[in-house]
Amino acid sequence: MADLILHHYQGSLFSEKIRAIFGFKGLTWHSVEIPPIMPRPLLMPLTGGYRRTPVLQVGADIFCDTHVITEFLEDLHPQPPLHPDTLGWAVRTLTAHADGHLFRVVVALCFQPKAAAATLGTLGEDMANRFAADRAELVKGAQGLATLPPDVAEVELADLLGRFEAQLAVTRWACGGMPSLADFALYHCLWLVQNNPVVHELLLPYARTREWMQRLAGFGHGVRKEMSAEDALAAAREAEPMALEIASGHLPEGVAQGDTVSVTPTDYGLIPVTGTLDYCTSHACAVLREDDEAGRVRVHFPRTGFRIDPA
Ligand SMILES: N[C@@H](CCC(=O)N[C@@H](CS)C(=O)NCC(=O)O)C(=O)O
Repeated sequence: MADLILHHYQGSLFSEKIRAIFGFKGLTWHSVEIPPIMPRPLLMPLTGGYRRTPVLQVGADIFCDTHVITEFLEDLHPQPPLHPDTLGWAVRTLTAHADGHLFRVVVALCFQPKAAAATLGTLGEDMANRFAADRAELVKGAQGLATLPPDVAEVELADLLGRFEAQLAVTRWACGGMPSLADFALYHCLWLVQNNPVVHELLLPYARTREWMQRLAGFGHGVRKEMSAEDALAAAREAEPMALEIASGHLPEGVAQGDTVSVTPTDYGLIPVTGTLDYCTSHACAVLREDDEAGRVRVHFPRTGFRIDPA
């Protein structure tokens, strides 16, 4: 199996979810630091246009979105498990809620004007302006990131944390006695709040939650080795997509395996990726693409949150 290569940047909360999972599973990985805003000329040849962060590369296989990244890591390194026995459904449902709703709550809090200034201020005025323009482009035409008013977001965070604090009085982790993917999904959202000097005080009343965050941070990030974007591109070019045996099913109406299709997020970052449909199940799909710089690559996506259309 080729090495794990994560394309990410430090401040990206979804990247922190994957970095923490690398730590939990004790994995060694290559880190390619990407710019926090577009353009990303050395990443686009790999993804075919998908612009969200992070992206996992394994040779010529490219995994877009943390939901396919975590499923792939779990298949490859099942121990320790992200979905402890008997809790698979509960863990996945809670993870989807955290990555969807709680993500929107923390974005509303951390990017409200007074808090955004604190975060973006460290970037310098020019970069802060470019960041704002980039994120306006990211959510153009999008339904999924309609911002909550910060006061509403604050109430929702307190509601969630009050209940979570009560849960942590009786279990060590979100879903019982073992850590699970749900812990990492809740954690990366709260990590964004914790790192923001203006809103981090919202976590102060919740001592058990803060201890739980320390336990998660204690897993570390695994063994991280720096890699250049050029070397990552070369690794794709020199590899072939891995051998996979996945039976397709649940294809969209009018689409067959082998067709040229586009796969597009349905929430934000609505950029289609076009290729030949390689497999499609009810959970995930992938397209094969030929790229001048990356060679032949297979790009994987979750089904939820993405649409497949004939191209
Ligand atoms: N559903 C996606 C969400 C990823 C996401 O929204 N990532 C943020 C960064 S934390 C992003 O892409 N921001 C815009 C960018 O980096 O271009 C996932 O699970 O990977």
